[in-house]
Amino acid sequence: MGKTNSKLSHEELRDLREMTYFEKSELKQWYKGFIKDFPNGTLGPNEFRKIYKQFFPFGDSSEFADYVFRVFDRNNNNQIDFKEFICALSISCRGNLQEKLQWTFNLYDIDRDGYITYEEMLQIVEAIYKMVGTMVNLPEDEDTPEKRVKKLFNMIDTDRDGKVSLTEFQQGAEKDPSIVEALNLYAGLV
Ligand SMILES: [Ca+2]
Ligand SMILES: [Ca+2]
Ligand SMILES: [Ca+2]
Repeated sequence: MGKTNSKLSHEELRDLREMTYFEKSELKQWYKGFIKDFPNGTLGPNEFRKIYKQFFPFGDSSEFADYVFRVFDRNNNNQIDFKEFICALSISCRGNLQEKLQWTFNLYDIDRDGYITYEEMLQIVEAIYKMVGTMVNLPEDEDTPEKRVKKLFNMIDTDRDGKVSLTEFQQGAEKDPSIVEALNLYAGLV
């Protein structure tokens, strides 16, 4: 432990090629940059918040950054390593619609029970409003997080059981791609 290799091994490269849509040369390039920025090989919640802060200097992006961090941090050890980083990046840059939907779904399903509740959606949307609220003009029927979430929830929760399943989420996206775009806003930033 402790020492971070400055290069990826053949095995690591091979695994990452299988897990992502990146070519070998791209993986090497990303790794170089990652190790330069994070010499100990991992990225913690504070560094992650700083990245979001650069993009949203006027709002409070820390809460939203923490939610996105949780999706990157697949093994839940409170650190993002290169593998977790590059897998998330692969989805946001080159993933297909299904992968992007699953990723966004994971962001909203905070307790990871397989459903997005109204409360969960509200928490994420509130975090987004804190981050960008003062920068954008919102239509009257979406000018509070509650209004926006009610509207989105009504569209997506088609069986009206008060929670959104992955299937409903996917169907919602098929019917109206803007729903998922609206939900995905700012999540694929990093
Ligand atoms: Ca991790
Ligand atoms: Ca949930
Ligand atoms: Ca439902």
